Amino acid sequence: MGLLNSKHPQTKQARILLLGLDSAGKSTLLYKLKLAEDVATSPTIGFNVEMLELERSLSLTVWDVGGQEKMRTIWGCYCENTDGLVYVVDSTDKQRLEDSRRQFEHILKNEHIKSAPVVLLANKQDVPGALTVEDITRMFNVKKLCSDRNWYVQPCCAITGDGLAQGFRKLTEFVKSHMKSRGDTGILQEELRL
Ligand SMILES: Nc1nc2c(ncn2[C@@H]2O[C@H](COP(=O)(O)OP(=O)(O)O)[C@@H](O)[C@H]2O)c(=O)[nH]1
Ligand SMILES: [Mg+2]
Repeated sequence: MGLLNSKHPQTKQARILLLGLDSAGKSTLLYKLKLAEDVATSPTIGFNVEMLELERSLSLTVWDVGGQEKMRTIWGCYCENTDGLVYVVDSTDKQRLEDSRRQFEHILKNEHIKSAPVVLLANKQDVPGALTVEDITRMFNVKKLCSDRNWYVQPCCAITGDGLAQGFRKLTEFVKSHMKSRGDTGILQEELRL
């Protein structure tokens, strides 16, 4: 996107889509990350959007779109100009795992996010019996579905925040390289000074 942030002119902005079935833990993790930054939040009807500045050089605008059935049909409308996808899986919801996998496969086909990097968050790892990262990687067929892009599967617990920083660090790394490979015109101001 290449917009400049007024607080830190060297900061680039990336648009991140946060998806997953309802109750996967999307809003919990978004606000866990946001409150760690100690900034007030402003939830919106139908979706939440928050700006996260986890590091100086890249600010993430995270779109948390509802995962209820009627909202899933419009996920595709949010894909335009998306620089990265975070897909949240409830690792304890074995009954809806196939449903979640199908939604994941479907969204990856959207032309606007064709080569955008993906971080899958295997959430609710605090619950005994939760599926592991290995289970989810295999069951979601991630290696095959994401063979054309950077991907990573991160275990996490949105309530305690465990694993969130690692997952978003990986996302940031992927997004930067994705923006560069696209020949994004928003060159970092820091780079210009060198
Ligand atoms: N045990 C556990 N519960 C979680 C975790 N993350 C979210 N939840 C719970 O799951 C429910 C749905 O979370 P929410 O963030 O609203 O899901 P969303 O629909 O994807 O936004 C809430 O009751 C959360 O407290 C987690 O890591 N562990
Ligand atoms: Mg929510």
